[in-house]
Amino acid sequence: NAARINAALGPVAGEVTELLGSLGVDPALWQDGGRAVRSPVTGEVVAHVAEASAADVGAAVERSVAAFHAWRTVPAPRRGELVRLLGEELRAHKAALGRLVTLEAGKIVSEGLGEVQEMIDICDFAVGLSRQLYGLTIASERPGHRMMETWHPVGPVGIITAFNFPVAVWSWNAALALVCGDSLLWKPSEKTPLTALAVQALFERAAAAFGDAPEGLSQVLVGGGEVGAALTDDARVPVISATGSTRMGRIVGERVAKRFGRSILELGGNNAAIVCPSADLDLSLRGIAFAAMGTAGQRCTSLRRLIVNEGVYDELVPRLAKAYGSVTIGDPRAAGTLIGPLIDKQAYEGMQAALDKARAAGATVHGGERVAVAGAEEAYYVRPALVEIESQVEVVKHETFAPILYVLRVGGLTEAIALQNGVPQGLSSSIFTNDMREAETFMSAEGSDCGIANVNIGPSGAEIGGAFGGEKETGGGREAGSDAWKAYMRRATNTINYSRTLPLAQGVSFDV
Ligand code: UN1
Repeated sequence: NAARINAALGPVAGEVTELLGSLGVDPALWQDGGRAVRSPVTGEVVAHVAEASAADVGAAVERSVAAFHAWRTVPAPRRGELVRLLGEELRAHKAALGRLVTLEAGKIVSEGLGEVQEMIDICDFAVGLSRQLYGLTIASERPGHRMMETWHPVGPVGIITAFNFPVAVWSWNAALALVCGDSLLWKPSEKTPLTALAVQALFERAAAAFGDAPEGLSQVLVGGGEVGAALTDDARVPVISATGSTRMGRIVGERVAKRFGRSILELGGNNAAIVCPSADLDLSLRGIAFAAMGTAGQRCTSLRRLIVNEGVYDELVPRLAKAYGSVTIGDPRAAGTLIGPLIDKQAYEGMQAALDKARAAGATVHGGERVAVAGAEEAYYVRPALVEIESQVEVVKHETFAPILYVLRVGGLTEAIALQNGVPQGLSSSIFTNDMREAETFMSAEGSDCGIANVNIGPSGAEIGGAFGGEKETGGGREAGSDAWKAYMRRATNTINYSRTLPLAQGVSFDV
């Protein structure tokens, strides 16, 4: 369907150079370094970033500890002022940073901008939070005593992020950690270091406007596995927040646990949507289309499994197949494009391998093939795949980071929930229904086992106000809203005796 393919408009390197300049990124950081950065839009090399060594990580941690010691004594509402200024920088540079996200991660324009909006939102949230880091006052069993808890800054926070949300995920962690009084060490994905350098430049502007932020309060460490390993093994970094694959999280989680550090893990998802007989099918179709095809299936919250009641299967699935066949694929910069590129060749090969496995299991595959886009021969554009499959075979239980939607036919809600929960991951989930009993059952203790359970919206596109994360192999971490801030602080329980005697708890007597 050639008419639906948006041709690439030309090379992107020049525009990347221009954007990095306008965002104030020092050319020394990205012009002659050792690591080539490719844009998924055309596949061309757009920059050569300088990489940190393991020794550089050690020195950065030392600076971060010193910055933490100064920052922890700054009153939290004043710390909030720095985050407010960061939000202002992001507002002022939203267009440029959003565009850079498009060029470096391949997101369509509105999603690149949406990602920066998500950063602005969490900054606003964190500014409010900077006056609300509340601890409890607790009734003491002893006369003349009072108990309370105090939340203190914890130390440098290591933030490891993935290519698919190259800037927003940092901001969920960074905005909270900053108001909590922590310093930051960011290891961005090696696939998307440029957006990280741009955000760091904006942070530095905010810090300059703030005036007396300690040097080294936020640092970026560009590099591969050795940089990540040096950061995760460093006992001076009490919290490591890592977003990415379950494979990566298992390594990070174990290394951090070994030194009794705290990890916040946001790993693979295998998100499902259940469509019930009472569902509004027009609304369901739109929700499914965005969640499954949007961001070319490269969100950790992307819809990967559609569990359809047999009563509506034959009405819904052909309509969905039609939507899959008519969606516009191509240059993410072009108006009208809904599906941009996969991040790289490896992602494409992973997608094809999964489709082959599904075919071998007897599935019917609609789409999934590579799409040629003029001027982008080294890029990987694909038609999203809709895969009708009889049962939840092994490949369906695996997260393939590409636009593949497995469709399963079920009888009743109990069976649907069992299938939805029958995978190792537990990030996000949703149900389309107009039946209150079904919706409430889905959200109840015997319903979805995921960190996110939605009704009449797809599993992706969460707002920052809620806690974000999931269970099982998703890692259990929570980021962004609600009380996720507590993971970036240490809790002290205080017991204060304002009497003249010393009664002991539990009625113990000890008279000397
Ligand atoms: C991710 O893919 O790592 O809920 C994060 C969403 C976005 C965040 C996704 N707000 O889809």
